[in-house]
Amino acid sequence: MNQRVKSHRYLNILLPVLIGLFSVLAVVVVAPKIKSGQAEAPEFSAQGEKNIFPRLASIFLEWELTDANAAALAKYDILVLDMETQKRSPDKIRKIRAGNPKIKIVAYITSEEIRDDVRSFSRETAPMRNLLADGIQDGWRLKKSTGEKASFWPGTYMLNVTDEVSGGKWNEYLPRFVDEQILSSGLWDGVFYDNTFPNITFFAGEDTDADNDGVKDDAGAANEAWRQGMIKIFEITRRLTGPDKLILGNGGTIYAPYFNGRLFENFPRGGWATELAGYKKIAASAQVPRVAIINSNTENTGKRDDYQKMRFGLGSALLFDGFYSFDDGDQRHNQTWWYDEYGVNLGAPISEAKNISAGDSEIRPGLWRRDFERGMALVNSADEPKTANLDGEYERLRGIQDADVNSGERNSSFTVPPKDAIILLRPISFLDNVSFINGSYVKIFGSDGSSLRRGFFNYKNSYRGGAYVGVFGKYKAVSAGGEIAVTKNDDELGRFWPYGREYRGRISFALEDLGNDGIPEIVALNQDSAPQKIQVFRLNGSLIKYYYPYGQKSRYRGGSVAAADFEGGGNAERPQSRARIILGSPAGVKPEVRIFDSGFNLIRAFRAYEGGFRGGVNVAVGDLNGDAKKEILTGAASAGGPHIRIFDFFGKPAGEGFFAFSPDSRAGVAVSAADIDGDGKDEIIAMSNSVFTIK
Ligand SMILES: [Ca+2]
Ligand SMILES: [Ca+2]
Ligand SMILES: [Ca+2]
Ligand SMILES: [Ca+2]
Repeated sequence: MNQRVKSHRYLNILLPVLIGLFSVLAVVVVAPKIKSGQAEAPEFSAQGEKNIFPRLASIFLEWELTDANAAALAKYDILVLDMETQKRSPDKIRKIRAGNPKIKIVAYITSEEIRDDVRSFSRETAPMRNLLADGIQDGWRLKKSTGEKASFWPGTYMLNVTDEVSGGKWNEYLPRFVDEQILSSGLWDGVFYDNTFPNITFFAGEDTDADNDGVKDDAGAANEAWRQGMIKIFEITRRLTGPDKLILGNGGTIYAPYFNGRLFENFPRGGWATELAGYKKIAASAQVPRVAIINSNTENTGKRDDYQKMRFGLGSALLFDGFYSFDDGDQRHNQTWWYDEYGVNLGAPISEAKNISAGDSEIRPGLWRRDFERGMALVNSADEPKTANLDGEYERLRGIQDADVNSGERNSSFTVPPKDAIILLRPISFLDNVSFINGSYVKIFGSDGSSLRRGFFNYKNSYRGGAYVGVFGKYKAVSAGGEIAVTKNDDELGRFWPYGREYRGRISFALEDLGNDGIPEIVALNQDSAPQKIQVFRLNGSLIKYYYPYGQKSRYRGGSVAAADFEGGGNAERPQSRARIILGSPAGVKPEVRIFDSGFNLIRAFRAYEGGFRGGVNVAVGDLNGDAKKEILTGAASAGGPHIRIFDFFGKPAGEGFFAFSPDSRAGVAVSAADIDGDGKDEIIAMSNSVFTIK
């Protein structure tokens, strides 16, 4: 039987009154005995590049994981998973890591309590909790002066983290358990201790008897003893597990010197400015690598489409260098909700956060701004709308979830409602280092056909209008008027006339290393004359081989070529390249894609559009899903709507595709692919030359 147990809500409630204690408590913290030392600790980011924001966290406390969970959870930068998953779903943890080798996964365990009913779960259902309970001694239970059990959360009893216990100590047993039973499994990057309160009386009530003398404790002494016990848990954990494991807590900004960071659950329930100040402190002064996590949530209402609340938390998290999580709430942390904003790559921060209403950086409500390499976050924590007048034009995201906010609007002035935030992107005005047609109108799409950015004309005045530009690393080639010019690092290597000086039409070409020397060859196709002839050249224009795909007497024109190693070779891992040549059919024949090896042996052919279509097929290649293997993109070349489709190497389509421009247009669409936003996956670049039919 696979009894699936809902994770019990353990994460604490951060109540506003706690905040007042911080300033008092901060002074009693003694200097750390264990220093982190590594000031240059690496940043981690799920998106495959150093220091990409927003950085995302998920707290997912199911005891068992499904394949679907694993796939969804691999998208985050840091995960908090229940410790039971170590026994119940170790394969899923490995699967998450396979999907995202940079992810950090920490094991959830409570620091100061255990369920009353722990023994009612079998060892199959709750293996880790049972194992933990095996070593817990009765003398560790926290009691009131009446002898009754102290409890913070219904259905649990509290354990005494102070030294005033008999028969060994919980504050030594727990870190040893974490080291020997959890982190030794090799599945985890660290531990997440829940309920790392900076005091005890607030959570257990004024009547505690932490020193076990049968008398109600002095609150100040009890709290001090409690903090020292918590610090001991962190210090012993560090000593046992070494400098590289993450030690995280839920609560307790005062413990910044002793752990890598903490969660700010239910943000901003404790007051935006107060909580943000704590978040800033953790993000700047905890042990490295620092992990400050803001968790905003629906307050257990399940309203996952409360986009404003989601954005307000996300924008606040972006003001300093931490992570963000948005989920249902403290009673059920087990969502993998995804938002338009999560897919944005803002790059690294390039400024400190500024309160632009006040003109300073003091943390208090106002309109806040922080700049990143690719855009900015605007956060309005005030009670009235605020308008930012920017020093240039910025663009809203193009999203599907909150169409008014993520509308793609370009402007230099944006009004942010109270308790809301927006992410803005720097407009793209020119795409360089991608293959494109000079002067074409360009739109950028995700692999699902979602339009990611506003369209623009891609034009560089050093090229002729209509010139086709292709890139391969530092090599670039430009075809215009029948001539191809080749450069390396912008130094000209040569120019030649592949189809003779009399041919002044368009040449489709691909730059790809068909051998294994790292230097690309040029695969060219005459688009405006017949018969069609694919030719392979060295960069200096010397001909290697040629092929007439439709015979020497064919009258067809159009079509296009691409080239790629579909198996992901031609790199350090697998130097042997096996590049293929891809041909999109010309106008007048059935709309197919043919794939040849570099000797023009046909490997396969498949139909790209419905059988009656005769407008020709444009082709390109790109790795749209980031698995290091290229997909094939097709665009209807003419006489049909600008229909783009995606196929794998075997000709299997990914869905029906989409229209890049107005479906009524008959001008066709040229395609290209490149990683525009730096997330390791190529975007689809759709190019139209027909400016009159753009919607
Ligand atoms: Ca006492
Ligand atoms: Ca070569
Ligand atoms: Ca791919
Ligand atoms: Ca990308």
